[in-house]
Amino acid sequence: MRRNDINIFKANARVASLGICPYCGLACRLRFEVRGGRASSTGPDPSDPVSGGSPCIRGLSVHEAMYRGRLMAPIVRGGKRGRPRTVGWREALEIVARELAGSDPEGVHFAISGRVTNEDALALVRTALAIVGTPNVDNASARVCHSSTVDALREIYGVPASTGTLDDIGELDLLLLAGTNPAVDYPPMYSRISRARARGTAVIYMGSVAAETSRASDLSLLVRPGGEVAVLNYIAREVIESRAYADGVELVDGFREYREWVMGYDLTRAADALMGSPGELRRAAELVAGSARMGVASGMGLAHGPGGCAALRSLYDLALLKGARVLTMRGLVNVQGVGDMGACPGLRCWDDASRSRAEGRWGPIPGGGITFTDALLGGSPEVILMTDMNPVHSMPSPRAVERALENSFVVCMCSYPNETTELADVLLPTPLMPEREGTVTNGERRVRPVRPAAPPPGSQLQEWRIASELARILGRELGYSSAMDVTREIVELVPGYRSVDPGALASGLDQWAQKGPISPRFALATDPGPVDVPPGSWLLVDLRSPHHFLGGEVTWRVRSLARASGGPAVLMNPADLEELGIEGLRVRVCSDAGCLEAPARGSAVIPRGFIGYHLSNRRARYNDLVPPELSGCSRTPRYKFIPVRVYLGDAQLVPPSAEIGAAPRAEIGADSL
Ligand SMILES: Nc1nc2c(c(=O)[nH]1)N[C@H]1C(S)=C(S)[C@@H](COP(=O)(O)OP(=O)(O)OC[C@H]3O[C@@H](n4cnc5c(=O)[nH]c(N)nc54)[C@H](O)[C@@H]3O)O[C@H]1N2
Ligand SMILES: Nc1nc2c(c(=O)[nH]1)N[C@H]1C(S)=C(S)[C@@H](COP(=O)(O)OP(=O)(O)OC[C@H]3O[C@@H](n4cnc5c(=O)[nH]c(N)nc54)[C@H](O)[C@@H]3O)O[C@H]1N2
Ligand code: SF4
Ligand SMILES: [Mo]
Repeated sequence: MRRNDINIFKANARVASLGICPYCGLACRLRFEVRGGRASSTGPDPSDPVSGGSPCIRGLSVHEAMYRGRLMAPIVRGGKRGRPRTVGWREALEIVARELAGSDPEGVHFAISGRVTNEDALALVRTALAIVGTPNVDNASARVCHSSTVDALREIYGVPASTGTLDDIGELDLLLLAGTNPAVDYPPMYSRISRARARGTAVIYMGSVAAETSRASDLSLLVRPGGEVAVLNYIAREVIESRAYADGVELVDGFREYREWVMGYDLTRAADALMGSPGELRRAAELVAGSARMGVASGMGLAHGPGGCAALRSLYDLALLKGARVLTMRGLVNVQGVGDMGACPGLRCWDDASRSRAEGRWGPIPGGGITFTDALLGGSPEVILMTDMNPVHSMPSPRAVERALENSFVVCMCSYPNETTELADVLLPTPLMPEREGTVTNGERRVRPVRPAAPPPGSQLQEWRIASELARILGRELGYSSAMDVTREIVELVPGYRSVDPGALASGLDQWAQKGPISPRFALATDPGPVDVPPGSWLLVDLRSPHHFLGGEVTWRVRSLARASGGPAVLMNPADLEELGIEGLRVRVCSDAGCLEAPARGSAVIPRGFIGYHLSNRRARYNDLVPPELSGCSRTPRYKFIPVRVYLGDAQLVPPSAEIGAAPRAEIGADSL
């Protein structure tokens, strides 16, 4: 691979420079044209091994959002929703340091999102644990996203990351995609899948929504939400009975118990968990049994669904049984890296030896601590320091989140104002990823150098600098004078990063953090079974838009993306819509937690009896309908498949089909996007 271009920002000079996309966990490298110190266009980088020179439309339009409505200087407010006052960095940081010094450390919470570099994350983790003395530090983006996936991978493969790489896709004879929709969520990965399929790789799509990816599948298994364990364990049973498992797997820890567990799943039990026919399930089991080079990937359908941790264990157990590669990508650009850096309560996600090494260097590390979801939905945080995120939009029960923020001293290190920063006491402006320096670790665990493609437009500072300054005001030194100083500490301390060569990173080369499996073992789980749907109810599920990223604060600023997306709509299977005669009419959708209203429209991805709604709709929010419940294992909200009632005026509309999920199959056309 080539060296990164050297970035020189001279007034009026026109240079091409490389930067990392700020959005998803593939972390594609993009080529920016920079004029007068500003990115004026974004293009592909043909030498990028991740995007293969074909990043997606969101990445290719990011320059448009970089200068719209950015937070340019620190802001403080006198009291909640008080008048904002622009101040210098020194004053802002002194206010924050004073608040930290005067608080009980147990009441202080650091929430780090996947939008910062590894260096930013490590400096914040260290500041929380060793300077402020609080165990409450969390990878807040993973907590509402792939935490349960990472836990399952750590438990089964000994490493909290996917075992495979994107390049492996071309080598597979079978790919099982469970609850993930790479056609919309990871387009460069989807291109690889499509190319592999053209060369003969079979693709099984397993999900509860006939998402766009099912178009590129040889077999689509539509599963009742929560029915994943039954389906996956039936497949595993067939593999074991036909002795079609990987060599030596009988010797892996927990194999006997696992075999006993899956033997409880026959075709009748598994077929009850399906919306499709048992014949399809038998065919899926045959394909898995016959595969010699299998890959699996999972997504939010599992992590956010009722199957949750149990479904993920079942999936990765099956992968272990088959010796399959795990190809699960990650949501935000550096959510893998932030987790690797130890952003978890009390550094519990590190092994004992690594924790003691960190203590030796940093000083005592407090144990205990709670997750950020617990803090916002049930705790009473005194002080919250968060990097870029918008929990008022992205967490369940926005009202409960607002209450927690109103009762805490909130510091947001962020790039744009949003609903959450409205409730911040101090706002510290930070750069976007293409303006940062350091490293990120993508969903393959590929460690990528990050160089500023363009300078930040105002007085933005990265979090490793903010953390260093805060420590200094609090009378301590982190001792970092450059991002590279932090990179060196990462290589010394972070589990799995010893193989990373800082010199190679400095010359623009990607590196790899350790990948599993290391001491693999099978893990059992309690099967939750398919969800019960109360009579007359529909099941509500959220969808991601190909034009928007999450809540869309950034992508709605890009004209082409905003133009391409329609207004909010309550999406139903076209047959339900037709039988009820409500096409285009405004309907009200209510859960026990709240209601939203929008016109009803047809979408072939939605099975009968389900309601779909896009997460990026900002006026009527999906999360108003999500109850503030967290999964017992990963403390992740259960965002998907919420029983809801639908009303037209005062009249309640019940699903016309007797059975939820009946006849879900329809041709997926352009309307499905
Ligand atoms: N365009 C775009 N790309 C994105 C994002 C974005 O907002 N927009 N967000 C990024 C982020 S943060 C993330 S985490 C990833 C998410 O990307 P994915 O992990 O692919 O998750 P989702 O798009 O939420 O898709 C989940 C799919 O799972 C299926 N499904 C839903 N519920 C269930 C269930 O209960 N069981 C099963 N078996 N399947 C189910 C449905 O088919 C649904 O389409 O995408 C990233 N990429
Ligand atoms: N109902 C429902 N809720 C969900 C999900 C779901 O599928 N359904 N998905 C969950 C998942 S998987 C995730 S990861 C979370 C995400 O949760 P959040 O991270 O809270 O969600 P966003 O809406 O992306 O947050 C937007 C904030 O990030 C800032 N931002 C955006 N891009 C950048 C950038 O490049 N750099 C910096 N520094 N800041 C940036 C914006 O200014 C804005 O302030 O949402 C979760 N919430
Ligand atoms: S959003 Fe993801 S797939 Fe698209 S360009 Fe950015 S990193 Fe690549
Ligand atoms: Mo995510």
